[in-house]
Amino acid sequence: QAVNLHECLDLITRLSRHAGKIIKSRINQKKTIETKATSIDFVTETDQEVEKLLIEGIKQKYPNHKFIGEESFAAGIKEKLTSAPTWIIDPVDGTTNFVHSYPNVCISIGLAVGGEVKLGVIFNPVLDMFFRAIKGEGAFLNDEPIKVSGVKNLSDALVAVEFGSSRDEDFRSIVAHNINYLAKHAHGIRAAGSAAWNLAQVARGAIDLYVEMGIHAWDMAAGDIIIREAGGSVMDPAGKEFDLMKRRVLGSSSIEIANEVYPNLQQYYPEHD
Ligand code: LIP
Repeated sequence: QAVNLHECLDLITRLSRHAGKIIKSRINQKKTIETKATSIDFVTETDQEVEKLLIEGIKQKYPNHKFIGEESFAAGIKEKLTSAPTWIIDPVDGTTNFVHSYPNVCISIGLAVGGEVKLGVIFNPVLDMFFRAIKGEGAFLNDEPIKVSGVKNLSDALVAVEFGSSRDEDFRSIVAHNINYLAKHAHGIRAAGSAAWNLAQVARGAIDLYVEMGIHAWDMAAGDIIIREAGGSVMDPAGKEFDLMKRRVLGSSSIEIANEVYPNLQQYYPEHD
């Protein structure tokens, strides 16, 4: 099944700009929230509405494509990643930010073909920052090419982390250990509340390393290709090859900084997507 990635990008740009208007118009309003996997894993009606809008819009043009969507997954629709063209969608990455009107939320959309992500879009509609990449064609922010910083040492790095959405004691202790290690050596630590945002910041050179374990394919799919196309590295946080379905990511400005950091991390292995 031949896929025209440029046509796909045009479609998804249009749909995410439309969805972005909805998110932006609601971020300062009161939301009705429900919880999903944990007591601090939230979903709002906007997450569900935006995912529906994106999936229906794509299906109209590509009725045979498959979907792995955060909210469809939560509703029990569990697609495996196959070689078929598959859209991997997080309608609102940073739902907790959205709930609290903290202005850092992203729509994150990746398109995998042959099991590999070939196209990615991350759009922060509040800050109007639109990141995109197609395999082999570089990465862009609002149509300007972007590159990773190239920083090679943790001692020169600004690092992004997240505290995750699990209250589990073992998980919290691993996160605390890793953040403590990174904070001890880096220039500084940031936790912006959205994996897609963190990956996009690595791609544009504002963050030098980001590591998180326990997130999902839809948080990482677009960021993976955008970082690689910006010249950066994406690996598993234990130093192995990145696997989109294993819920773990270490994105960085260079392979050197990734190799310095990963042996010092405590590892957490969640159930696969
Ligand atoms: C969030 C991720 C974040 C992680 C949160 C949550 P959501 O995604 O972007 O990195 O720490 O636990 O998974 O749920 O807002 O789409």
